[in-house]
Amino acid sequence: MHKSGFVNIIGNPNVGKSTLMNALVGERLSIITSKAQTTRHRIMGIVNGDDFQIVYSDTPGILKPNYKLQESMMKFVNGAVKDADVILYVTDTVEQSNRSAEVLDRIARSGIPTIVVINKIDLTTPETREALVDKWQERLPEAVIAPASAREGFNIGGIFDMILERLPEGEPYYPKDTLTDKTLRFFASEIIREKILLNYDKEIPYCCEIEIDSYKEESAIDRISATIYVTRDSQKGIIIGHKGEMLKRVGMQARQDLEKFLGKRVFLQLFVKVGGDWRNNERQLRRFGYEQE
Ligand SMILES: Nc1nc2c(ncn2[C@@H]2O[C@H](COP(=O)(O)OP(=O)(O)OP(=O)(O)O)[C@@H](O)[C@H]2O)c(=O)[nH]1
Ligand SMILES: [Mg+2]
Repeated sequence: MHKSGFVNIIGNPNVGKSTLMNALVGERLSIITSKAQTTRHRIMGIVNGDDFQIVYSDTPGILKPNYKLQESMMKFVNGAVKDADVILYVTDTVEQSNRSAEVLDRIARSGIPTIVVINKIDLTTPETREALVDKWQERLPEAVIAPASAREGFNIGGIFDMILERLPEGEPYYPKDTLTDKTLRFFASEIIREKILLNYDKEIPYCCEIEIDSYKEESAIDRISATIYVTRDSQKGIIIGHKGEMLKRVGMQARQDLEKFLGKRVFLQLFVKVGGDWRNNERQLRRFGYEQE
């Protein structure tokens, strides 16, 4: 008997959805930062075994859209509620469950087998943990509740077993050596964006988008040229920094991570351009890969 299906990871911003997917897949596919809205896309991570294939999807955190980019992010979330075989609803020990009441109601109505992962359990006491399990069991009576720590690797094996138990029978959707649906270009742009999230504050990370202008694979080195788009001219100066030092730092950190990710040397060139209100421009959003499903 072969089991196969889509396991979609859904939840509020910053609860650790991407950390959880990476832990379940065993690869650093999704970028992780302490800032909300780190993930903007639906990112697949596939785990293959002799008699199973689990297709995980990491999604952006649930939010009320203020501009077209965020509308597109929420479409990824809404799509993931619909096409799941198993839903991993991720919460953490501090969030308020009423923030995503509407999505939770939809999950409850869908009848899709759901596992509520109470993440960041390393930050809490056994008593609080018990109370949270009870609260979530009451909120989603059909769901199974799994306390975990994605960062510390606590209960990842337990969640895997719960998923396998709920996965439908079926043939694999993808060839058995597939790890993800995303390209090297995508991962390169995400690693650069992660360094922007880490190095700048306030609105800067949210006004940036990365486009890979060229990606040349040579036997000993990958040569990558990328443009960072911002919305206004003043943001361009902040990204570049005094004597170009900030951009240099972002470039160096991104290159080091890319070399680790690819297992080979990388030459990375970064440019900064003003892209206007790209977050509300459908043509530009499509170009940046926010294709609707
Ligand atoms: N203490 C603790 N922190 C965690 C755990 N899992 C994730 N984090 C931290 O929580 C923050 C957010 O993690 P992400 O995985 O980026 O969260 P996300 O839900 O994907 O966030 P968005 O993509 O922005 O919606 C990061 O700083 C992580 O290191 C955990 O089990 N324990
Ligand atoms: Mg994320």
